[in-house]
Amino acid sequence: MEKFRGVDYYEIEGLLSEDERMVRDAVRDWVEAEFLPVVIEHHRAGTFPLDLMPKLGEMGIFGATLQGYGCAGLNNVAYGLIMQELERGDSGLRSAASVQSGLVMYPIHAYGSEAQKEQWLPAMARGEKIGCFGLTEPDHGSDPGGMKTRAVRTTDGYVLNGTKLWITNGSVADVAVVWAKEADGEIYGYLVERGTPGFSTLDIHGKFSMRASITSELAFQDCQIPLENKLPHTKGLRGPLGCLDQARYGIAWGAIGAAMTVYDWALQYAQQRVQFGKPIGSFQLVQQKLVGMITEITKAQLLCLQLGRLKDEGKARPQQVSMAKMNNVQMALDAARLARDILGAAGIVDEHPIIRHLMNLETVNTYEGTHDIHTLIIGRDITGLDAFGM
Ligand code: TGC
Ligand code: FAD
Repeated sequence: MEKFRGVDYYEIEGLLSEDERMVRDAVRDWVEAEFLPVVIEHHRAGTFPLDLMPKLGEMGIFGATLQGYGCAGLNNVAYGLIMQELERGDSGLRSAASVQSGLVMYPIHAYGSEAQKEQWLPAMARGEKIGCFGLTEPDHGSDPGGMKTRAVRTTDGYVLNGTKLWITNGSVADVAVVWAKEADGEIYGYLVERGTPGFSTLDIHGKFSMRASITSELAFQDCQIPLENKLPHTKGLRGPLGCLDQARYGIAWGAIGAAMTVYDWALQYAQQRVQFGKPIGSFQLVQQKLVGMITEITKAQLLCLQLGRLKDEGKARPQQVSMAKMNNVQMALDAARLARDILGAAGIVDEHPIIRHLMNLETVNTYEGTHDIHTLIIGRDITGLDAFGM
């Protein structure tokens, strides 16, 4: 196939500032030059190219919207475009950046002490230190409020006991942001450093999705952490959910990137592949699929752009973020399935990126709140009636 040709049916380019376009183009070029040449080998091996983290740091990708501490202080649209370009490469690449930025640097920046910020943010911005976010447990995924992990206060700190499951970058992280309940029944956040006695990790193998991403279990067995490792400015489920708002926003943009890649690839294939003496792109049924894809991509682009502008004005509501995450991931999954179909048998091999994106998007549909959980979040918002309560 030729180089990616971009997808912009509604001249959305004109709605972006020059700075936003420059940031996007720099990341796009980097992904094409440095990441795409290695992604197939990592996907096959089930590994993540950790050596790229400092390079991502050099480009200012980590904590890109945060102010100070070596962070780039970009606006939310520029950040979204970064996520779009990373996920055009692979959802695992976007995941690494989402977790580092939205789920680890953000809570340290928003809820941390000055000492915690100084210790972690500059090194994480440079990609020298890696973080992970431990919320999900074996028995509590969609319902994190029921978590079993406990933090018990001692004279000089806290003792953690419990298990976190499905944690991106768990085994390679220098620091884990871990959510646990104390005796008052409230949820608090703690920074647990790699190597702390009583803290161990185990990688999850056998994944057919997000293969170029590390996913781990975190186990805490009488794990003692010092007092100063508790995040001082968060209490209750709203703390971790506030982090999820950041990461879900990035996913909504990232899904557009995956969809743009599979669409452009399928379009080029349909223009070249000949059956019955004509390019398959000349058949009405194939055109219908391609038209459906680009229409939905265009709607998703407009949804994200407006969400980003609202976020920059401080007006984006979590329920609006839910709508973008829910819609755009479903859109990308549908686009990947259609693109896979258009390639026929060729669609099942990793020489073409489509099956990799399709499998990845099955995870993206589930993590950061499943499609159905986001449906119920929006349902609660518009009806005023709560589907989750007892
Ligand atoms: P609920 O009563 O609704 O809320 C409890 C408190 O939280 C506040 N709140 C929020 N705050 C900020 N942002 C949001 N989005 C918020 N949603 C709710 C709420 O106001 C309340 O505050 P307060 O002060 O009144 O107590 O809680 P609930 O127990 O009914 O649960 C609601 C529900 C189901 C929506 C929530 O639990 C949920 O979102 N579940 C989905 C779990 C999830 O998304 N997990 C993701 C784990 S991390 C991950 O997947 C990383 S993937 C990483 C990668 O990219 O690789
Ligand atoms: P469940 O909650 O058991 O849901 C199973 C099914 O039941 C879903 O279809 C769901 O929609 C449905 N369901 C549940 N409740 C309701 C309801 N009230 N109404 C209707 N349907 C409902 N977590 C982290 O904390 N940190 C990470 O870094 C992280 N990374 C991940 C990486 C990968 C590759 C994956 C796959 C997951 C990751 N997760 C992470 C976990 C992810 O957030 C959870 O998988 C997700 O929140 C869903 O939880 P669950 O898998 O336990 O499914």
